[in-house]
Amino acid sequence: MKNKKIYRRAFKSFIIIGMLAINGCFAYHPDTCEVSCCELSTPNKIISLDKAKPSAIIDVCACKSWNESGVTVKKGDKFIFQVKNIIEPWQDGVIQANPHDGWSEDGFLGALAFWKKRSLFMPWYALVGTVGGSGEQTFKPLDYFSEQEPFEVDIEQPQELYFYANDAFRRYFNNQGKLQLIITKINP
Ligand SMILES: [Ca+2]
Repeated sequence: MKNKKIYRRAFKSFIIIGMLAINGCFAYHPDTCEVSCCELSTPNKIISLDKAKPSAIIDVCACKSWNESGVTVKKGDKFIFQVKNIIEPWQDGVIQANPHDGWSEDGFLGALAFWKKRSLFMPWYALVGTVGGSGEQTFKPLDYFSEQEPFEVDIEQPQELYFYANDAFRRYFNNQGKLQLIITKINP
């Protein structure tokens, strides 16, 4: 009986400490690029992709919660995506990551706090794309690299493509990582 009480108390303490750790680790902080070579206020140029110029190369920074691509798309457009170059290693605080799979280890805190991720069904810190800023059509761009299986836009209104590292909002300040992404329209 006594043991049961001790176990119950220990379990409660464990949960409380866990929740405090999660809240501490995921406390809000203003968006900055304080540990990155990127700057918050450098958008990509407006680019029009067509038959003459089907591809564009844009910069994507992990410390920006929205990377405007400058590319406007419409329903039925098809695209593939490739990383041309990683200019700065893709890293979330002290956690190593890569743009395709996100965190190399989706640790205990990451699993417990999965509901804080912007895109719940994608790995922490993976590169995510969206058509427009509403999250209506969210996708994993680096899964679409083959012309046989391209990403297809399914939103009626023309919208811009955006990209971000899949983090919690207001946790972008400690993000490092800059890459060049090639966007190719395959139905110019
Ligand atoms: Ca972060």
